[in-house]
Amino acid sequence: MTIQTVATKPFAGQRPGTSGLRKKVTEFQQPGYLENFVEAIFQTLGNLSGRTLVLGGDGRFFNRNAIQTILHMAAAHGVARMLVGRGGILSTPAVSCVIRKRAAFGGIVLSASHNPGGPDGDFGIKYNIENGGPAPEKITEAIFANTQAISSYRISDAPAVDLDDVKITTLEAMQVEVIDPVADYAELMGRLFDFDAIRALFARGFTMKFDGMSAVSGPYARAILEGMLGAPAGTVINGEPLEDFGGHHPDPNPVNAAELIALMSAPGAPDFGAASDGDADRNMIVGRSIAVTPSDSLAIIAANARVAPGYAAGIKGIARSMPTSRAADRVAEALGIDCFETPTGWKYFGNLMDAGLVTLCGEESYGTGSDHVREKDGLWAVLFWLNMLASTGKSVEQLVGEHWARFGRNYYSRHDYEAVDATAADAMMAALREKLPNLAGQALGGFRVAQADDFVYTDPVDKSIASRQGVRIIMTDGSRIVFRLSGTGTEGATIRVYLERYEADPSRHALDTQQALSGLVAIADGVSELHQRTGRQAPSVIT
Ligand code: G16
Repeated sequence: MTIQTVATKPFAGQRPGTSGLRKKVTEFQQPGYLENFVEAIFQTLGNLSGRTLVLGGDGRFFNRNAIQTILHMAAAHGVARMLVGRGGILSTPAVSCVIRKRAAFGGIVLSASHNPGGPDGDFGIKYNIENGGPAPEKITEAIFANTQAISSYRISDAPAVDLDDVKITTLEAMQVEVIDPVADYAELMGRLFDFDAIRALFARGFTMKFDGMSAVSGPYARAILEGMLGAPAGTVINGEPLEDFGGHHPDPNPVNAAELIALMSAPGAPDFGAASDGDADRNMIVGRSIAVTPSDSLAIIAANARVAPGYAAGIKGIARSMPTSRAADRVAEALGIDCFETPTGWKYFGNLMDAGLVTLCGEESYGTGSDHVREKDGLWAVLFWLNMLASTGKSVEQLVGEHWARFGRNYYSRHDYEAVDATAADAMMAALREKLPNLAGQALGGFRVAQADDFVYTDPVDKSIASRQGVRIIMTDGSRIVFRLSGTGTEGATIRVYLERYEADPSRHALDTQQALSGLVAIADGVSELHQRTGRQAPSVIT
């Protein structure tokens, strides 16, 4: 067995987006494509002797091939030890957990998250640093620069490593330790939440459905909910990870998890419903006939955090991405703690958590998490809700209704226009940016613009600046319209329009969300000329 040096040429466009490099599987299958990116990672990391790295993915099509390639390249770059999930499986939050628990140097996560899988679907790769979180921009930019300068990569020609049993083997001089993908993570959850109270809840006949969406959360949910917490068998549906996610779009929102939503509105619905995405970092929380918005979920968790043992001492602060509703800001104010507003991308929360400024983080895109790891964490959010339900004896509907009565309701929705012509989308954003200076003070459809800008973030810890993070139009009553282009789409451009309206009056808390936001929708259309510019008459997805 020898280490080979293989000549190669750069591929254009290997710049990592919001969450690493995400492309079609067919693109990743080009000879040298994955290898170039992995070589660029290793070149960026420098000397790896004595270092341990964690490796795993969400099990989608191409996962196993990619794991073998990365192991063989790691061995060629002098990595001392690789910790790999059995079968190449590790959820994104589990990678973060293992990096932290075992004090690894970093890890490689293979996933395209909520994007569809299979031979015609998407694949992705990202590097996480030693705090367990996604690499900050200075590292991802260095990786990108290396992909553009590459002329060769190094790889071992040793046979494939058996990954299907928990055991330690060697590859060249590197140790490969195959680990149980669930154990470290389940142990951490047991320390954060009141498992006795949740066990007692299920023992009293409480019913739940968890939709694994045929992706990686299934094994974790089965082990914890059905195994450790005594939920009846069958609580976890679509719990077997499949390479193509059963043809489903594993993005937990009311549109893609329609089966669960229907179940929760039918006669005899379970008490609680939840779903997670491809790599198990997103979550959706559903009560009987109510889907909780991620923005509300963050706020409700923050307001009730002390019920969970891991948060009994209270929370230090909250962070939310800019487009996420301001429901959490009101809770932070009541608690007398800070609420930070960051650009979209979980990586922006890392510094705040490392500096001890925040405990809870959340995003409108069905991501919620805390400083227990440095990724968002789907099952963690579900267990937090179970802990709240068990400790308060209230239903999801009650918890949400009482929260709105106390803090007011932030009506919220996101309208996505997917696979739009990228040139048209860029032109729309450019035109919007030009209009911004003239918008402040203008009266628009019953609202008055208080502020209109392109969000710029200065990291409070390292003072790095991220600009052009989303066009926002903020009204004098606090209502907002935000426009940004997705950094995770793999086809053309995806335009996201985020709409938010605050309503303090409890007698107006039961309106239909889209109706409550219709005035803002009309303003958004008018200001952006979205329909004329893209030729789209309606959003592809409304959440
Ligand atoms: C990633 C990021 C999130 C972000 C989401 C959507 O999530 O980690 O922080 O909110 O993408 O980003 P965009 O609006 O740019 O598509 P995931 O679950 O895809 O890794």
